[in-house]
Amino acid sequence: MAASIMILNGPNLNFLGIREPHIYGSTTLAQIEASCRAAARLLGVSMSFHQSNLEGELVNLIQSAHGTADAIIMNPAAYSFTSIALIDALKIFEGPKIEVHISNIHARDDLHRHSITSSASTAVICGLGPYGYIAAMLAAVQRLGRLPDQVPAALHGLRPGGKA
Ligand code: CA2
Repeated sequence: MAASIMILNGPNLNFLGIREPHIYGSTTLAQIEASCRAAARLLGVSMSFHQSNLEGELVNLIQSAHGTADAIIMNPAAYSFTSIALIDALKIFEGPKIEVHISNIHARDDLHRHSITSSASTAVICGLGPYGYIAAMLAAVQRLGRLPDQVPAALHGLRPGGKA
């Protein structure tokens, strides 16, 4: 059966591409969802995509992943820095949990630097912009044993710039 990935987005991410493009870029959340859906098709996985401004709703979604999703990818946004409830919910989920931040939170001010939810995550990807979601999908599928651990032989001859 196809693996299933749940992608969660926290508060205010529905304003991506609309406000503060100098920090978060000009890509909208709808465009990120569309590229995740395209990646899911290529990877042969199913996927659900959610955004909520409510902490409890995100907790409910994580709980609903039990038995319905194999991996969780989450950008908890501001809840990264405050939410024990999300940490507890993530700890209950047994599959791979990958935290994504569009910006490089380590290069930001004190308020945006210390993600506490990352302690309950398998891995954290930050600073890659919207591509972080695609990198997280690849990593989740690899973690689920559906991509090889090694770089595929077909890529061994790749050279920077794309010429083999
Ligand atoms: O870089 C990220 O993905 C963040 O998770 C985004 C959060 C921020 O609190 C984290 O430090 C890093 C903020 C999301 C708010 O989204 C906005 C989108 C457009 C305009 C304003 C806020």
